[in-house]
Amino acid sequence: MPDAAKPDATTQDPVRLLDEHGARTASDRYDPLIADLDDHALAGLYEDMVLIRRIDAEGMALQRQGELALWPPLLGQEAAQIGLGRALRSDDFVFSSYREHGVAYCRGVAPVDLLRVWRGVSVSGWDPFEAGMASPQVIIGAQALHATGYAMGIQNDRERDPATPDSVAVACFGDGAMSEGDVNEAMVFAATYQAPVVFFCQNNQYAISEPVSLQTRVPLADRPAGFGIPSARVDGNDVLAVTAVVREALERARGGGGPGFIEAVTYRMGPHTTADDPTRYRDPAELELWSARDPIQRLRAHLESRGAFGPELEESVAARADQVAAELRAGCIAMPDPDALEVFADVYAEPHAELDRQRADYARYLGGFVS
Ligand SMILES: Cc1ncc(C[n+]2csc(CCOP(=O)(O)OP(=O)(O)O)c2C)c(N)n1
Ligand SMILES: [Mg+2]
Repeated sequence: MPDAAKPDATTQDPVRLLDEHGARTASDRYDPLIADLDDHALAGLYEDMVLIRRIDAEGMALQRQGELALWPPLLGQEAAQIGLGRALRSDDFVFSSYREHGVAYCRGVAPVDLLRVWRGVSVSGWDPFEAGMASPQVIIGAQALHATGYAMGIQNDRERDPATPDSVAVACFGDGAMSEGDVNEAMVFAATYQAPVVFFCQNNQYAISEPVSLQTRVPLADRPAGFGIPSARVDGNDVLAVTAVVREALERARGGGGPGFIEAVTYRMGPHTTADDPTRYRDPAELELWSARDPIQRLRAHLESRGAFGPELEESVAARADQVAAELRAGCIAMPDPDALEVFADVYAEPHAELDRQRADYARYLGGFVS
């Protein structure tokens, strides 16, 4: 039997620029990539992580209070998501799973829009073209194909018109998705066409109750080499290291160097979703181990060591978090219920006789209720 109790089995040698106490490690390769991150920029990353953690906590609470049908928490994965999200350009395009609230937040999605799908009032919380981010994908791994297709489209557009921006497509998925055909097929196409796509795998150690040791016998970042895709393994709880490796992969893809793969080694501190109870399959000692690697505490300690963290920053970020939380709750509760027949809209681009028949049947059924 594989040793399912070893979430740490594949965490050797990730790129790390901040140790667990926030001390900076020098790196000839990665330091130049984050040389612009001054105190102000670091404080911005700290605020992003605190805000998205608070938004996530509110999502959990709203679900527990019956205001959302479901919520997939990102707790613990803030550095991975903010590091990625803030490294992107507005003309890049993200294809994510259901957990990337932090990336969506960086793409400019309003916090309340993150909740719409989970409240069941919309099929998409935001306009993908405005955000440069598709509606979250629940079919595990499918978005890797979407991202690769989009990247091949960028290539075609650039061939036809060299003035087309050198945008990059990004696919976000989890450790479990690495076992899906879609992700592996996407890597075949991305590599052979040298498409400008970055595969960003958050290894949060679990696919619901399945530990990563049941997905792989080698570090996930070792697999892309077999497809001819350069990869990096990064400490996903270190926002500086994530920023550096993402920037490196983006630059390579923009310059025609083809796809890249990043394994961000992190930990899902909460349940898989609000419908899951991790105490049934996880050792509490794991949580303790990963709590010591908290991504927000780590950046805070680093800011403190630079003399760039004081009560003013702490209070202003806390006040902003309170404000965002209050707006989020009010906005969630005020969302109007959609017309039930709207579920038939936008299924096909063209009119469809079978769908029309179903809509009419459903309208008749609804009409049978006394209002
Ligand atoms: C194709 C497919 N198979 C199974 C599921 C059920 N399912 C939902 S989430 C999940 C685990 C995914 O784990 P991972 O890729 O590690 O992402 P994480 O949830 O940890 O972020 C599974 C199996 C699904 N949604 N789609
Ligand atoms: Mg996972």
